Amino acid sequence: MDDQFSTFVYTKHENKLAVGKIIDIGNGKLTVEILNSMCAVEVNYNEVYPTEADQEKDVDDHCALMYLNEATLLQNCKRRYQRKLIYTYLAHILVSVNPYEVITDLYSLDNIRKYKNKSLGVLPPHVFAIADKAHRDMRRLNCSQAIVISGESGAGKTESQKHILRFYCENFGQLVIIEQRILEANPILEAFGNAKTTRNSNSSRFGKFFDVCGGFVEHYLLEKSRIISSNPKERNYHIFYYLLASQELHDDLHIYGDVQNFQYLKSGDSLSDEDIMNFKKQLENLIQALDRIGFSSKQRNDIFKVIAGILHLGNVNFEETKVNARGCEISNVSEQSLDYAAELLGLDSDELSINLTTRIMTTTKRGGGTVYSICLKPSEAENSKNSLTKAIYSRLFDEIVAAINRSIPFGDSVNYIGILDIAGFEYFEVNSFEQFCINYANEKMQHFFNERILKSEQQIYSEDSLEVGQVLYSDNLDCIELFESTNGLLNILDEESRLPKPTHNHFTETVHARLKNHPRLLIPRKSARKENRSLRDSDGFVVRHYADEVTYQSAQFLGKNHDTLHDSLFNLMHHTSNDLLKSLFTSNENSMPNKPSSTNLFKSRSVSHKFRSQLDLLLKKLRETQTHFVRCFKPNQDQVLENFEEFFVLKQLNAAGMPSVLSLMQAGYPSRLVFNELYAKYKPYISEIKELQRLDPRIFCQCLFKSLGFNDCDYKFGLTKVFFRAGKFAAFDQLLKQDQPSIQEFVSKTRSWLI
Ligand code: AD9
Ligand code: MG
Repeated sequence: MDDQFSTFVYTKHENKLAVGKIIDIGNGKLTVEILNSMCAVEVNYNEVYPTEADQEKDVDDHCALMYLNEATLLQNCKRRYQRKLIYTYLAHILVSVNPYEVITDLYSLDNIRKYKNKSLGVLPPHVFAIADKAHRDMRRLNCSQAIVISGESGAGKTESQKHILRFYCENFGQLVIIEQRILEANPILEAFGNAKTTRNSNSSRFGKFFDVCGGFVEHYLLEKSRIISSNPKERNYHIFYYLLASQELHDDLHIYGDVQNFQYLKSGDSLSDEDIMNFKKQLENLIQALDRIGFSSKQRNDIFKVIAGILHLGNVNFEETKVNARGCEISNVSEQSLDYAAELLGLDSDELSINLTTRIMTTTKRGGGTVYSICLKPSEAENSKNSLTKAIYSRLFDEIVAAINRSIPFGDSVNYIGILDIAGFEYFEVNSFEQFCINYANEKMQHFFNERILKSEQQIYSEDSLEVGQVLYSDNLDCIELFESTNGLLNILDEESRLPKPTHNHFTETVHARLKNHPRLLIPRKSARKENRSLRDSDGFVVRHYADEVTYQSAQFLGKNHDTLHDSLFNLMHHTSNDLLKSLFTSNENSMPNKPSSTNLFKSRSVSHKFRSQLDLLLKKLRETQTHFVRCFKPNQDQVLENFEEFFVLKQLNAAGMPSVLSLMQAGYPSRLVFNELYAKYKPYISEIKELQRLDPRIFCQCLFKSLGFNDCDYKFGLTKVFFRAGKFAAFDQLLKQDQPSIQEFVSKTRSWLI
């Protein structure tokens, strides 16, 4: 079929995807003549993607194209992006490319109203159409809905989430209060949970799930390491800079000067005058939002004091003590910082100093142990201090989210619409525990995505009694098992923590020994080690994820997985006069009092364990919903407009698992039409033709298809719909859109064919 087209292919040529024509098929190689150039290239079979010849065509629904593969999807999106059409459908999945500019009227109130109550496909692809479909489906099917937004950092997930919320807020009266509150929660969540990174100057450093009708925000895995240091050109959480930019608060919070005065900020990017102006404005917005959400000015001040206290605590340094060979003391230069931190955190300076430099231990003994204090080395004290600031900040973040939830009226709807914005698959030169968790989550989400798309497709076929063979797709269940099985990575990590002397080398060696035969695990390649000379085998491991291979450096895994506070510091937090801070430490997930300290540390739930439970709950919830997917992509790495870097986007399409969806669609029947609707369209023209009138709609449509000369292989009739193979609907749609005389012509053709 379509031989005249299928010889055209996309292939890589001069660092671009070029269209060519296959001119020779050799042994294992193809020769492709690149169009509009005099050259021919030899390529492997898996380096070409079939395409149609028309290089100007773009379609709203990618399934209207004849060939569905990564290259045609990429080119379709590229052409549309250049025409400022940032959204494209792939059947019911919305693909979105970040325009990095405000596209006039795209999100206007007019457009918000226009998309209300319209079936998908009636208007051009849009995130509003997905929001509306979710809302309509919730009512029609009486079933909860989820909109899962994914993509790499900076791809536009959070912006999409905000557009969806606005759509609901403006369109649906009864939900207004809840969504209004959720919209108001955004500046608060962004102040405390977003930061500037090299990939996105407003990057969310946590995942979130908004339950729109129930009025609830769930959050996942806030990046704690950012609190104590950030990479050059990146920053700590926005809130620190808001306070630094505002002169009014300086005296109360003892914050003066610029980022250089603060250890937790100085490794990051400095502030320009424009930044300071922006942060001042954002602080005003934050104060208003806190006010509306119901924080009193006392609570707000307590929050600001805690944030400033963290900054000053960061400036506290330790040096070896002269009197005790092992211990340490606060350095002279940081005594002022200690006093400020103590004042703002509502603590006694001496008590804070003692608890930062020593640690209470209890020996294990039947009938009660002996309590004694051990002095910490400067590096140990530094670690304890950092654990304390991270614990304070992350608990404060939890409390702020909890307060937001308390402020949102509880929805009484049985069903809900959940919007999920979770960090996409990622890898850097050095990948640590954060990437390990994020990519594990993405494996689970990818599995869910495949399951849903595959399942929903096959469900549609079976509901219509259509016999379509099993469609194969790449399954990543083995990778999830690599993480989750009894002998998997997560358990090995927790087991290591329970050893008397855990080390990352021993952890890595155990991973290698137990999982060396697992198809998803590799020992770091020599090339990876060359890039990073300090990386030895025992420093890490490679996971073959669905999207790509990632080398994890295990050096900080143990510490980050058990980010615990020792009991002395935990107990100290109960002595604070800052009510807010005290409330953050009432429950101790960190360790269990009254148990020997040496075991306390490891009886607690590890970060990965907690994350895994959260993910399981999330997926359980998602499985109970009908799910809609929005896949966001970044056009380039420089965050600029009008630059579409093909291979950069192609990599993201792969990371989003699009190839399996595309092969699923290519093998199935991705476009469909309810034939009662088709019949209704023709009815006026057949009222006077007896032979046609007596036909039932299904038979009439079958006759119509025959008379139009459609090839039997291109479509299938189900019970209620006619299903088209990829690319076959467009031609039919074109005929339908034609004017009345041609419709009449088809009717008479159908008639003559019948006779
Ligand atoms: V991260 O994983 O939280 O680091 P996101 O959430 O995927 O990331 P975000 O929504 O924050 O990315 O978008 C990044 C920036 O792209 C925004 O600050 C906007 O400047 C820009 N953007 C994103 N979507 C749109 C859009 N639809 N129209 C215009 C956009 N600009
Ligand atoms: Mg975001």
